[in-house]
Amino acid sequence: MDTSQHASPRTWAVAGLLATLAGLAVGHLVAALTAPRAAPLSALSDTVVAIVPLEVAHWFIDLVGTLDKPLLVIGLAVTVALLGGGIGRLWRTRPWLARAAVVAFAAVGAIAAVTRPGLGAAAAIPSLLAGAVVLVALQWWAARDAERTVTGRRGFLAAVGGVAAAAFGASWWATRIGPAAIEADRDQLVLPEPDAPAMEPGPVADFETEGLSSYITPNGDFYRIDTAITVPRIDVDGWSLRVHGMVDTERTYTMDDLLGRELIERDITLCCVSNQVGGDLVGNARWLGVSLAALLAESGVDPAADQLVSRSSDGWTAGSPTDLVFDGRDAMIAIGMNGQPLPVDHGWPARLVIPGLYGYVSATKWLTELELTTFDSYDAYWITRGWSTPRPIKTQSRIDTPRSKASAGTVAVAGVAWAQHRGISAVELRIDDGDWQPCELSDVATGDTWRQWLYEWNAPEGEHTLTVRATDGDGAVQTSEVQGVIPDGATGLHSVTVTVS
Ligand SMILES: Nc1nc2c(c(=O)[nH]1)N[C@H]1C(S)=C(S)[C@@H](COP(=O)(O)O)O[C@H]1N2
Ligand SMILES: [Mo]
Repeated sequence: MDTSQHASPRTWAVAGLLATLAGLAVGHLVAALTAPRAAPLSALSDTVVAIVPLEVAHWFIDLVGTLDKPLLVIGLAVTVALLGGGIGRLWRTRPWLARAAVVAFAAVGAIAAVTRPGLGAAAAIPSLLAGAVVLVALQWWAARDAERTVTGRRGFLAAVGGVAAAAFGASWWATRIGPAAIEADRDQLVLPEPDAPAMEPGPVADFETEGLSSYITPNGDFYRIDTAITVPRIDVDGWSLRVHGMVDTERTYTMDDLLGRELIERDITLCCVSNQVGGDLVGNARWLGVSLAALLAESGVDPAADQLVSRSSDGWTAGSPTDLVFDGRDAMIAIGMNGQPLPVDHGWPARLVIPGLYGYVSATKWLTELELTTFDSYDAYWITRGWSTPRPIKTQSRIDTPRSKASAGTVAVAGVAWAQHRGISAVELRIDDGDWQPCELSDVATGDTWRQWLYEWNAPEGEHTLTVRATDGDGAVQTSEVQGVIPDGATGLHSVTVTVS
C-alpha cells in the first residue's frame, strides 16, 4: 500500500541504525581481510583501553573480571548504533548536519585505527569506508522517502539489512575458514623434534585425582590474559624478530632462522600477577623454542643494559632484568606449546617465556622486537600503569578439590603449589584449627613448574575449613599476610569451606 506520507522520525532512526550496522559490517569485513585490528569497533575499543584512566579500568575489571573486553566492545557497538539512529533522525530535517556528523565519526574511527601501534595509514580505510556506506545508504533512503512510497522504503530496509548481514557473515567466514584464517598458516608449520627434550618429572608427575589440575595444562584450558581486543594476526612469512638497542650488532631473525637453531623443550609454569589467592590465572605447559640467552649473545649485549624490553606486534611491552636472562635459567623464545605450534591466543608465531617472572614482565606474545636498554631509561606497559618493576613470583598454593562438598570417609584433598624457579619443597594442610599436616608431593624435574600435592583426609560429617600453605625451595614458608594483587602479586593462604555429609 502506498501512501503520500513521509516516514516518521522513528522510521528515519531505524534507517540510520541499519545504515550504521551495514557500515560497521563492511568496515569489519575489509579489516578482516587486511588488518583485523583496524576494524572500527576494534580500533575504538583498543583506544579506550589505551587512554582510560587507571582508576576507571581497575574499577571496571574488579566489577566484571575477564568479561571486561567483550563488555567494552558490546558497549561501544551499542553506542555507535544509537548514534547512527540519532543521525538518521537528524538527516530528516537537517541533512547537511547529519552528513557532517557521519564524516566526523568516521574520522574518529580512522584516527583511532591509524594511531594504534603497529598499524599504518591504511588502517584508516575500514572506518572511512564504513562512513561512506552510511552516507550512500542514507542518501538513498532520503531519495526513497522523497518518493513517499512504502514499498521503496521497505526495499531500502531489506537491502541495507541484507548488506549488513552479508558483510558480517563474510567476515566470519573469512577469519574462520577463508583466506584470512591464520590457522591455515599454523597448521602448515611442522615443529621439529627438540635437540634438548624436556626432563621427565618422574613416575608420579600427576596424581590424576578427580578435580585436580593436570600437571600439563591443555592449550584449550590455558588461561589467557592480554590487552588485545582483536588478537594480532601475523603472517609468519613476513614475520621477523629484531634485536637492537645496547648491542654491538643489530640482528633480525626469521621463523626459518629460529627453526634452524638448536631447539630446547622445557616445562615452565606461567602465572599472572593479577591472580587472586586461589585463582586460576596460572598454567603449566611444555614449551619448545630457542634459548634467549644464546640468541641475544650473538648480538653482543652491553653489560650496562640491565633491562630487556620485549615488544609485541601490537606495541605492548614487557621489561625483564637482563641478568636473569643470562643467569643460566631456561629463558626462551617459544614457538611451540604442548606439541603444537603456538596457539594464536598464546602468541603465534613466537613469544617469550622466562621462568620465575610474572607474565607482565616477561611473557610477551606476538613477539617482534627485543631491545636492550636500562630500567632508568624506559618503563614498559604495566609499569606505567601502577604495577611494580620485576620482583620474584610469590609462593602460592591452591586447593583444587574438594571445593564445597564431600562425602564422609576418605576424601582426597589435592591441589597445586608454585614458586617458579625456587621450586616447592613442602605443602601442608590445616583442617579447621588443627595442626599443619604434611602433604604428599608429586614428582617434578625442576623448580620452574608447579607441583601437585595430595592429602588423604578422613572426613567427619559437618562443615570444615581447609587451609593450605607451601614452602619454597629456599625453605621460606608462604606468608599468611593478606595483600591484594597490585603492585606485585597477592599473598595470603587459600582456604575452602567444605560441607561433609
Ligand atoms: N603482547 C602481549 N603479550 C602479553 C600480554 C599482553 O597484554 N600483550 N600480557 C602478559 C600477561 S600480563 C600475562 S599473565 C601472560 C599471559 O599469557 P597467556 O595468555 O598465554 O596465558 O602474557 C603476557 N604477554
Ligand atoms: Mo598477567
